[in-house]
Amino acid sequence: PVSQIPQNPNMVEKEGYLQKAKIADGGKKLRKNWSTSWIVLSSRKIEFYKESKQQALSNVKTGHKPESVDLCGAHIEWAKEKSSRKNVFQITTVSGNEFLLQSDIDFIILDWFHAIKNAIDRLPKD
Ligand code: I3P
Repeated sequence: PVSQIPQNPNMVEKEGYLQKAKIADGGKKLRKNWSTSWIVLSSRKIEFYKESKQQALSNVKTGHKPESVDLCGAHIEWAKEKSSRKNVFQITTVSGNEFLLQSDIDFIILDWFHAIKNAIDRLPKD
C-alpha cells in the first residue's frame, strides 16, 4: 500500500513568507524582534531563512545557513496573549527554543498552523 512507502524526510511540504520572532533560545528568554522569514516545512523540521530561498541558495558562498528547527516532540499552540498582533502561534521545541509566527492574512496562518501541527503529530514524540 502507498502508506508503507517511506516518506523522503527532506521533501518540502510547504514554504512561504511569515513574520517570525524567536522569543527563547534553550529556555532563555530573548528580546522579541519580528522580521520576515522564508519558511520551509519538511516532515521533521522547519527551516527559517532570513531572505528568500532563492537568495539564500545563491548566497551559499557567504556561509549563511538557515535556522533549523527539529519538530520531534515540539509543541504548537495559538498564542493570543504573547503579542499585540493578530494570528500568532508559538512553536516550542524540546531544546527550549520558542518561535512566534504571524500573518495578517487569516487563511495563510491557518494553513501553516495545520501543516505544522500535522507534521508534529506524525512524528514520534522522542
Ligand atoms: C517590542 C516590539 C514588538 C512587541 C513587543 C515590544 O519592543 O515593539 O513588536 O511585540 O511587545 O516589547 P522593542 O522593539 O523595543 O523590543 P508585538 O508586536 O508582538 O506586540 P511585548 O513586549 O509585549 O512582547
